[in-house]
Amino acid sequence: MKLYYTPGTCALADHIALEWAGAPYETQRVSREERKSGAFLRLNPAGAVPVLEEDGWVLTQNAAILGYIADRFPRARLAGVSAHERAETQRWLSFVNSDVHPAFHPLFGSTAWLEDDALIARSQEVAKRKLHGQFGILDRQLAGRDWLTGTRSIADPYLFVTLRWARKTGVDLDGLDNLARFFERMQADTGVLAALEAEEGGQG
Ligand SMILES: N[C@@H](CCC(=O)N[C@@H](CS)C(=O)NCC(=O)O)C(=O)O
Repeated sequence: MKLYYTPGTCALADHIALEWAGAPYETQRVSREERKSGAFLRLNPAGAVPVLEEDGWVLTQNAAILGYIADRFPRARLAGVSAHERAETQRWLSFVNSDVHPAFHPLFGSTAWLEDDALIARSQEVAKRKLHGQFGILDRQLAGRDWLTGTRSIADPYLFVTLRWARKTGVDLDGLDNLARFFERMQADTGVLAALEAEEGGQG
């Protein structure tokens, strides 16, 4: 199993999930430029990471990859067991992948086409406000819980990735103490440390 990743991206979630799953895997680092190359575009025409390759089969889309890792290594119980637990995992994974992740786009340059510094800054302020609200929902979900669903799942490393982005881009996380404690726990986790060390020399 091979994970294609770019450091600092949402592929870190898959990297952590592979560590938690105890999976035998290798990684292939892909630069921003390489993502636009013919070789990579043949793997993923969307030019995005993560990509997972296993025995010549190529899987894209983060939620699908995380779900596959959980199903492929069921003993790690990363997606819940009962129908109820699996639905809760999907609920929180979807919220982070489909709602929170895209809300960062203006902070990563998606509104540069406006070619107006004031408008771009405004779009980024709006994004930060939206993200503050979304992280509030996640903070409340973590009240009395160590993990989003109550037990460790594939949703947690994705949340960790978005929290790293939030801290780097200056999203207001003041008062979201459950998220702060979650972030600290993740930063001290052996699997998280191993993935970070492999990707970027251990920087949290
Ligand atoms: N919907 C895709 C989005 C993946 C995505 O946005 N990946 C980013 C890194 S976090 C990327 O590679 N972006 C480069 C690009 O889209 O050109 C998924 O969930 O896998």
